[in-house]
Amino acid sequence: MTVAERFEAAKEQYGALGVNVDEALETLKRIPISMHCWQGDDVIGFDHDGPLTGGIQTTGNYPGKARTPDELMADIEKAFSLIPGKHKVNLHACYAIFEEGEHADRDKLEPKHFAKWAEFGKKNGVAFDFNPTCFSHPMAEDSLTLSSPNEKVRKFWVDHCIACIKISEYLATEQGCPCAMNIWIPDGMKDVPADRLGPRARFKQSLDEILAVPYDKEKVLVCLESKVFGIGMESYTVGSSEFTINYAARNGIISLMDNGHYHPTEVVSDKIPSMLLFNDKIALHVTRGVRWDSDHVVLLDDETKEIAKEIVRNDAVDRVLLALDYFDASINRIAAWVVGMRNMQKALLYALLSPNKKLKELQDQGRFTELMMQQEELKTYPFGDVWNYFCEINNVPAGEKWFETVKEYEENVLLKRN
Ligand code: RNT
Ligand code: ZN
Repeated sequence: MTVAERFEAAKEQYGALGVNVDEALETLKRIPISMHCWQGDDVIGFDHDGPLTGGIQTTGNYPGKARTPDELMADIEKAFSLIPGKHKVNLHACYAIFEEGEHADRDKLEPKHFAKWAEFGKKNGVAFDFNPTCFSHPMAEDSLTLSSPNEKVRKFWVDHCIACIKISEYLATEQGCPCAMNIWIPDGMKDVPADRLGPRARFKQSLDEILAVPYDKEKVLVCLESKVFGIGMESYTVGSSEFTINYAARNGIISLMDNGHYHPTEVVSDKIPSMLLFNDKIALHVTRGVRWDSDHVVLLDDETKEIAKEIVRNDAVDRVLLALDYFDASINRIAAWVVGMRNMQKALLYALLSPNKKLKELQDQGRFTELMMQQEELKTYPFGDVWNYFCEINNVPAGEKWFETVKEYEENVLLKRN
C-alpha cells in the first residue's frame, strides 16, 4: 500500500469517530513552532569565547557543532528541509553577527548586528523570535544580572534588555509578523539566602525600567520565563513561578512556562488551562527534563502529548506561543532538532485527531468507564499513517527516511568541521 492509500484507510477509521482528518492536517500545517538556534552549537553563540554559564549545562562532545554564522544557518536550513510546515527560528542575543574586527558588548547591541539573520529569514521564508542573553558573560560572573545589588551590573543588563527590545522590533518589522522576546535570568543562590525579597524587588525594578522604554506592543511580545533552580543555584531562584506570573499579569506581558522548570512531579500541561482562563496569550518552552532540568530532546512522550492536547482542545492554537528549548551535545545536533520538532508536531497531530468533543461529553456525563476505554483505544489508531501522509504532502521525508539525509550531511559536512 502507498502512503496515500494507508492515509485513506486511516481517515475512514478516524472519520467513524467523528474526527475531520483533513481539517486536522490543515490546522497542523499552520502551527508554527519556534526552533531554538542554540541546539546547533551548545548555547555558545558568536560574541564570546567563554563557557556556557548561568546554571544551565550541555553535556557531550558529538562532533560537528556549528562554529560560525554560515555553519549554523546551513544546519538550520538542513533541519528545516526535514520538518514539515513553516516555522520560526528562536535567536539569542549572543548570536549577533559582527563585521570583521567589529565588536559590541551586550548593552550596545544593535539591529544591524542581526541584519544577516533578517536576510536569512527572508531567503528561507522564516520569522524570528528573540532572547536577551543574561549569561555567559563577564558581567554575569556570579550569575546575578537584573537582580544584582551592584548598580553597574544591574544597569548593564537593563541596557542589554532594552537593546534586545529594539532588535526584536527590527526583526518584527523585517519579517512582517510579531517577534516574541523572552526574558530569562539565571539569578539565584547556591545556599540559603539572608534576603529573598531584595533581589526580587531589584528584578521587578529592572523589568519596570526595561518596559518603560516605548516599543510597539503589536510587534514585540515580551515574555517572562520562570525557573525552579539552576546548577550551583539550588537554594533560591529570583525569577520563581510566583514572581513571573504575577509580574506578567500586572504588567501586560506574557508568562512563559518551560516544562523543565518545575518540581519533577509538577506538569505544565495541567497549568495551561488555568493560564488560558486568565491570559490572552501564554508562551511555552517545550523540553524534556530527565530527573532535573536536563534539557533532553523532546520525545513523543505522555507529557508532550498532554501539553498538545491542552492547546488543541481548548482552542488555543493561536494563543500559545510554542517554542522548543533543549540542548543535547551528545548526539547529532541536526537530528536533535528534527526529532524534537517532528515530535512536537506529532503530539499536536495526535491531539487534533482525537474526538475531543465526544471525550468531553463522556466526562461531563460521568461516563468514566467509556472515557477511559476510548482514550486507550485511540492510542492504537493508525496515527502514523496520517503523520506520514502529512510529511509527504508537505514535501519532507516520511517515517525514518529523513535520517539518510542527516547521515549524508554528517559525513560530507559536519565531520569535516573538526
Ligand atoms: C534556562 C532557560 C532558558 C534557556 C535559553 C537558552 O533554564 O530554560 O530558556 O534555556 O534561554
Ligand atoms: Zn527555557
